[in-house]
Amino acid sequence: MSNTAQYDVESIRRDFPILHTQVRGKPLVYLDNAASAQRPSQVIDAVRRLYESQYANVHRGVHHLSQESSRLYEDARVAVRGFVHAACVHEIIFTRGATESINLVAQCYARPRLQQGDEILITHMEHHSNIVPWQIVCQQTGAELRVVPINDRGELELERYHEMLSEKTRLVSVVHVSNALGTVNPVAEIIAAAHAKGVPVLVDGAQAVPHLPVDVQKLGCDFYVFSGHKVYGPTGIGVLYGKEKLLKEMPPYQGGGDMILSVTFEKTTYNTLPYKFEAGTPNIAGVIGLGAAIDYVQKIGLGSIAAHEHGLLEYATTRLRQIDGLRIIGEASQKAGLVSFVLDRVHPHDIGTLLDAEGVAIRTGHHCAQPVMERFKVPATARASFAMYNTFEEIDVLAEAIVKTMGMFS
Ligand code: C6P
Repeated sequence: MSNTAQYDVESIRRDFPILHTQVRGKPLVYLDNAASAQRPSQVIDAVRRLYESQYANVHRGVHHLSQESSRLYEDARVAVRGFVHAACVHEIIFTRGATESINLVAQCYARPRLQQGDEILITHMEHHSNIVPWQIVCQQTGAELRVVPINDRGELELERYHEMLSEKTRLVSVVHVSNALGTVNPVAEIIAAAHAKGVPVLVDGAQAVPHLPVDVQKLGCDFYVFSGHKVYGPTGIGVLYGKEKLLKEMPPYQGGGDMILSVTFEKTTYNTLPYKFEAGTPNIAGVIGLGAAIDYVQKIGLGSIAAHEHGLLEYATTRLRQIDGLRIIGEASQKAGLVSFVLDRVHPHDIGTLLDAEGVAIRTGHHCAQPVMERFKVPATARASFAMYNTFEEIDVLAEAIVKTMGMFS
């Protein structure tokens, strides 16, 4: 059982209506949080309240509702600033998600700077969102994408990283927590080494912010990205944190309303940060819902959440290791949030389907990290991923459902 005695998981669970539903006649055991977490009533209520009594377009009206929406929208930016400890609010740009944030940096930071012979360094454990935008920008500029290898435990080969970091490197882009392996990368060390060579670093924090406290100033990263829907907020909303100096130097990502100060047919003057990067009517409900999600997470405390989830991860690892024929993919010494595994003789998709029949939701497939599958010579894995509301009893249900599945294939 949990060794975090004060952590009241049952009280947290009461805030998440969907956790009390049944799937196929069984109580839902939701272990697909790395794909998308569920939302507490506080987030659902904030969005409902907005549409029922506070909604209008933002930054465009002198009337009461527009002022009210704008205030709530900017309050959410303040909440995000505090959440990642950015130096100022205008370093927080709202995007559609981690994917769009990385594409923005690839096109607006990297593309104007890269030329033939330059290199971008990523790792073998990246999500496709942190591979493909760099491939596109390399095709556009003639730069080369280089990949730091990982070892059999799913850890970054740090010695190789230090060797590959060279005078040709223009940017390092690295995942904080791997979505396919659960590995927590030593991003502070990675950033320090890059900065010693004058190389900026983007950190993909999509799987980190729900599980670990993040301080972008302490880390010193130049860019940090994440998505709202993995941190108990709405879908279609995400964040790009960037250092003010770099964001100021970058051209806008898209043109349109709100990102300008003045427009004539001859010349447009762009708006200041952060609006320069937020063209068009934004995802107002998404931003306000994300603000509510962050308030909720902050109230419980990421330290307590991390401790609870660490207990779940250790318990799940122990239980799953006891199952004959089960192999865990990703045994890094530092892990967060999830366990990926394969079973002898059972394809991961069959595991997913049979677990679903027991009410257990996990993700199966390549997890948008095909190079990781290729590295471990598996077509796919089954992945159980945890959130602040999961319980030790749910891990027991997972383990028993896996044993039952194995029995059906023996
Ligand atoms: N990973 C998963 O099941 P978006 O789609 O923009 O919200 O997040 C993209 C992304 C970027 N980086 C990492 C490390 C991620 O895990 C993800 C999304 C989900 O693992 C959906 S593929």
